[in-house]
Amino acid sequence: MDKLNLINPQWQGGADIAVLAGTREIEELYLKDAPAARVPVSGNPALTAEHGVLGYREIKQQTLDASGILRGSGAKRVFTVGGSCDADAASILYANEIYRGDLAVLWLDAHGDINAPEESATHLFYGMPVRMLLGGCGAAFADIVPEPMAPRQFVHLGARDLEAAESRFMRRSRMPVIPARGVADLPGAILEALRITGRRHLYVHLDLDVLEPADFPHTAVPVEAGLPLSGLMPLLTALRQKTELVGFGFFEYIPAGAKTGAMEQLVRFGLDL
Ligand SMILES: [Mn+2]
Repeated sequence: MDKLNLINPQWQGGADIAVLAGTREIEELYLKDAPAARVPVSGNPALTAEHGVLGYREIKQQTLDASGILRGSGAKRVFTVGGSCDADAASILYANEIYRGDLAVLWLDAHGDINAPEESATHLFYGMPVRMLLGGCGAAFADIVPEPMAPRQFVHLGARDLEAAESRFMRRSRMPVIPARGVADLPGAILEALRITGRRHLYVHLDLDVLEPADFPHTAVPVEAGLPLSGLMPLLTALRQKTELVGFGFFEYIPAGAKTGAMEQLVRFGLDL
């Protein structure tokens, strides 16, 4: 199989069951006829913290299950529908594995998602997936991340609600953060940052909260002053034309109650990957 569509409703990262309902709504409204694999996800609302991660047990099992599906598929490209922001950790690690580290990740998000478990006040895992991919979640995920990724593989776009420890870590690791607004040629700036990573293949992780909430309110943790919705599809299209795009996923969707043009376009983009 060349391409896998993977539905991972993992919601425990934000301990917000609305995100589970959001993923189900996407399946209902947009993915009825699409071939897709589904990660089995627990709906038990009672979550306990282990290793500084709330819902650790479920998250670990679901991530292992997702890895199994990915490896079994042999896919060269992956479209992941989440779920909380940690729902494509397995997809990114899989892409990094099959392309032997020749992978850049563009992380579109209002947040850093780069907390270490011991630095997190909430213990919510949706604030930690990038740190986990970098091998920074210790023994808790050591068997899931046998080969940590390098900070140099990541480019952030739109982060505007960072915790102090996250800002410090990103500065120290020299991880570029491109603002969601005020950049004259945003696709150009991103392509330049991706060029500097020295990697040929690209994975795009889209937390929908990177968007301006006035344009797109259907996310779990909206933050003002985001990327205008009108800029999103032109950016994605430019990336698809000018890079070797091998992975895409979107996350943190909560039910809108009806179809929207924006989601229709995003699902189409993922299915056409
Ligand atoms: Mn996020």
